[in-house]
Amino acid sequence: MGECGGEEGRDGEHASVERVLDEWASCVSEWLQEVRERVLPFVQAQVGAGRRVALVTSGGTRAPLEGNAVRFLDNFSTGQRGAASVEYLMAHGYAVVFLYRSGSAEAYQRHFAAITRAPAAALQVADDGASLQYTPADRKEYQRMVVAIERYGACVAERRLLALPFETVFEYLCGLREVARALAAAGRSAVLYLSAAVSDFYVPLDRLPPHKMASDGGPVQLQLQPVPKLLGRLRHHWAPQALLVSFKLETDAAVLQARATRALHRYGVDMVVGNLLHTRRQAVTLYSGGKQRILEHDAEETELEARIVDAVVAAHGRHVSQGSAR
Ligand code: PAZ
Repeated sequence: MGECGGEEGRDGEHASVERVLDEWASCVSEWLQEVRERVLPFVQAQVGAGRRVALVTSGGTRAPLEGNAVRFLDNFSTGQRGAASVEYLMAHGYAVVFLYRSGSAEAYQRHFAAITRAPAAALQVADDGASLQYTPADRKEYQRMVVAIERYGACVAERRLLALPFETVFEYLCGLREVARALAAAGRSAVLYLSAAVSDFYVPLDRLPPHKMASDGGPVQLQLQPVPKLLGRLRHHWAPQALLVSFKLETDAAVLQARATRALHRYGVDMVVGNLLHTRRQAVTLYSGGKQRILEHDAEETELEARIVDAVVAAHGRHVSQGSAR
């Protein structure tokens, strides 16, 4: 999985990265226009209110395998980590731009699943016909939902959350550039928290078969291109003052260690949150400033994301004070 659309190569590649993104931007122009129209005023309002602002990316990207796409390259990500992290950042007073894969977990709303999963007997249309009554089976789950509803209402009222759903890897990467550039206005008060699982490969748009591939013509050969790497652009060009936190998922601990350390040194990432596929709910390793720290899920009532966010917020506090000490 790529590092947010990951690491970047040599100097000469910078122009070609921008060119590829420009090409994609023209294919997703309507979607991107909407992002632009919403994100700029949002960031300006937050900066005006003196708030810290985070971009949280979440969920998996998908890359089409056909022009009129029936099939896609997709991945495992549920969006749980990103959605939970949004809630904890909001609890720390941040404003958040949530760039998430549509259909994956959403901040606050993930707690409402208790209702959609409820058996018919637990739901009743009220006598007025205009509202629903819900009888919870699990008291704790219900309490979490009530708290989530209250917090959701408050963050909507305060206009501190901007949710931007994406579908494809093209939308994701173009959206990431757009939001990061807008966040540059927040200077060191911005955090980029890149927990989305981004495809490393895609089929170039001009090589996609226009229609659904036939299944009666024998094996299909796909030639996948590497997705352009963006950490360097984020660090040095789009939002150079922001605290840059990237996530790295691997299936082999030694590879994770090597790649996380490389992202720190090669691309100037401030913190890498490393995790392994099958233990990602139990533990993550934070790599930062030559140090490593393991965070574990050790209490039933506390999500691991609360601990990750605490560490990021503390690092951001130091980042902001270093800026004002200059
Ligand atoms: O979305 P989720 O909660 O199921 O999983 C979270 C995660 C593993 C996608 C995230 O912690 C992560 O490591 N994101 C970066 C993946 C990568 O591109 O390497």
